[in-house]
Amino acid sequence: RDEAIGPGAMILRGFAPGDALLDGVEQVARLSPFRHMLTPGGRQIGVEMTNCGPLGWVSDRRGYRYEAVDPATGSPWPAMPTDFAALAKAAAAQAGFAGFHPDACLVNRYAPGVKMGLHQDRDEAGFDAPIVSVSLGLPATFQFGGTDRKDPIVRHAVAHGDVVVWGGPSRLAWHGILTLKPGEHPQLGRCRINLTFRQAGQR
Ligand code: MD3
Ligand code: FE
Repeated sequence: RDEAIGPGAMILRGFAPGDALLDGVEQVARLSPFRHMLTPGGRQIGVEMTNCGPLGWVSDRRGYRYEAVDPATGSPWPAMPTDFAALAKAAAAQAGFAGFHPDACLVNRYAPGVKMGLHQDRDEAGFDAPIVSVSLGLPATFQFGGTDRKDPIVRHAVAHGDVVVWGGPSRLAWHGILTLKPGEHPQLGRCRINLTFRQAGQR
């Protein structure tokens, strides 16, 4: 059931115990609430975000970066739940990336009508480690291209409990999420949540 979708990229269907992770999301969001961040250009990002772990991804008029303190609360980001970290490490190992130690978990929340445009993840201190992504709630369509902006884009459906691992030659691939379709998930209601685990800081 593990599906290679590119060099160093693999979908592990149903690898995550989706329902079991929802408590952790709730705990994290209680301490560092979901919020719309601003782009450097001053526009609101449609996806609502929060983070857990030592570092959190932030965007504002000053740019994109990782910070140890949540700018909305002035406190460190909530600890990464131990089952989050264990799952991310196990998924990376299953995809061939042993020794993954995430120091950042970005939590993205999508409402119907919200998308994430094509981009590369380049705000981390290094690109040797893979990125692990866990989909929860409503299904979505993932867009995945190559490292060149003009490489062809392929689409993959991702659902509650699916885990995707991107490393090696795919680490700097262009990717995005198509506009979320309306729907209702039994546990999460009208939303999709994505956990994105990274090694963001200096090793
Ligand atoms: C492929 N989030 O937060 S995660 C992001 O579903 C982001 O919320 C999407 O892209 C989401 O930056 C997709 C999966 C992902 C993350 C990083 C990648 C896919 C990737 C890096 C390279 C290639
Ligand atoms: Fe990304």
